[in-house]
Amino acid sequence: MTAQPAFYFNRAIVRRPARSVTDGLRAVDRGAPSYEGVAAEHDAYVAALEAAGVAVEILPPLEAFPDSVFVEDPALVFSEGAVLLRPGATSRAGEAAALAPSLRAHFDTVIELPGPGFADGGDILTMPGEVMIGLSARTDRAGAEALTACLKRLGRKAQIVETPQGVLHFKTDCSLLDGETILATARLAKSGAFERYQTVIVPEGEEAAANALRVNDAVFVGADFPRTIDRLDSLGFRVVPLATGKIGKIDAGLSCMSLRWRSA
Ligand code: CIR
Repeated sequence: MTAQPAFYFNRAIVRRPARSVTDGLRAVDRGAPSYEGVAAEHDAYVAALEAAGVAVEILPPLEAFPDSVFVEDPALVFSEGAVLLRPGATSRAGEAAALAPSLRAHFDTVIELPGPGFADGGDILTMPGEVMIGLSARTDRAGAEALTACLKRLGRKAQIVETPQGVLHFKTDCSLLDGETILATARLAKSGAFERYQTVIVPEGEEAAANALRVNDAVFVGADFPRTIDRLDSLGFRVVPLATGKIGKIDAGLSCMSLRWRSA
């Protein structure tokens, strides 16, 4: 198991949003985001990754897959290799195959998650000493167990945990802040999954801020969450606020738009 900090990244893969992103999946319809609005948020996100010291490969849009801008879900990447996942939403099933060529170009080891289960990258939180796999509507027990076996091949230990009812992905409600600290919603922290870690709880009413993203010395946080930003700032984190109002309409946050790893 690597002791390398889980937030030191020098490489990332992103995919430009397709015009069909306006049809992206959502649990509650609060109106479709405009394509231009999503594209602007995506551009700013890529610029923030680059400013944080990450070399970003930008893949072309895939019109057939409205949610394909959220590359985090069909794959999982580490310095030591990648796993092609089996997304739990039918409309996203083909996204893993579309990512495969890029992953094979970057990694010597690319493991395909065996069926019949499902697992989405949004349910996976990589900590320095373990990988937490959240069960959700997108990641079932069979998928989580198959993924545990794949992770073992990569020398990584997994722990299967629960995602609160009604929450899309495990990481919808949490993110890593540093090697021992997790930003989480109160409802997820209550589940006991983080007993071995310190937690920073997002203020009530800012639950969507929990999907932040630590990248090197920066923490990307949704710009619409001033109380979370103040809290992290006062704890000494270097906060980079980024707009998420448009992708938020299709249930996405800041981890979803990239696959990140440290390459030697
Ligand atoms: C979906 O429902 O699959 C997309 N509309 C949002 C995916 C967000 N991804 C993530 O949290 N990792």
